[in-house]
Amino acid sequence: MVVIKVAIISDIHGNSIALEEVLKDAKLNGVDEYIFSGDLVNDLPFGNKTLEIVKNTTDKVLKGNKEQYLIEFEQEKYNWSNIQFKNTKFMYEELTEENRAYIRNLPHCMEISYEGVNLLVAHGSPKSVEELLNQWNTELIEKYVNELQADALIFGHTHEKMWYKEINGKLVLNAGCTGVSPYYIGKAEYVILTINNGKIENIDLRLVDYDIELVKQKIIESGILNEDKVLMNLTFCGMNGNGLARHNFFKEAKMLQLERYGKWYQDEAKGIYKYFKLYDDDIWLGLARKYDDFFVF
Ligand SMILES: [Mn+2]
Repeated sequence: MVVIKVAIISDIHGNSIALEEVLKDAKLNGVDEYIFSGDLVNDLPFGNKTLEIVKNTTDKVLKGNKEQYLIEFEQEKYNWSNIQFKNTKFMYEELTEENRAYIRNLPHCMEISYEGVNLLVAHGSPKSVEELLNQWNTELIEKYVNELQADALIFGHTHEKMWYKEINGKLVLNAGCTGVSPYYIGKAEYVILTINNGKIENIDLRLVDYDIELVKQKIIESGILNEDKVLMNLTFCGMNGNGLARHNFFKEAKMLQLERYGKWYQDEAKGIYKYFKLYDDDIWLGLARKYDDFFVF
């Protein structure tokens, strides 16, 4: 029987520098097969570079909510005029036409078999790219495990530290976050599964160093700061140990919106705006001034 090593790489978010280090590590560890479980691009402005690497690695690639946002942007279904969306606009415009078509056509869920072991891989959940399967949400996770035909349910999206557990003889695995993990500075998460003799024999949760200063330098060179500084800064806060500042920024923004309108628009929002929290430009920019001490750009 053949031993197969499968790398699960989730939530790159355009961090091609972290991805390159992950692929080096995977190669050193004898990985045979690769699966990318969504949020390949969008957050760091290296979308084309990231997709070039992904496409050259495998065709086992899923769409995440971050790809979905770019597709929605393209379809112009919604009003994207707020300053907060300048970042998304840049991410979209950076992509080549070929790469736009590529992300449009990605599936959101995929069943993959290796030597009789069946893996159901999704970005958020088997139902949607947006649904969060947080570790604490055992009720929801068990619902999917009870419906599961495959031997394992694999996903990312929550940006929790990588975790796994066995429920009713099935493996449930969150592959963590490669590109913008809030728990580490300059470290990328990914997982290697070893499949041997029709069984998952080993689960290796890996942490790989990458050069965060190089990421910062490349962000400056990309030109995105001419379009958007606020969201780029907030993203970087999530990567350099200032995740709490990022969290508080959004908490305050929501509070200010609530004060102004007496309700939170998301209670009534439809479609993608259920997920996109809308902030008025003056609130967005006002908070950016307040949080300037945490911003590096
Ligand atoms: Mn996601």
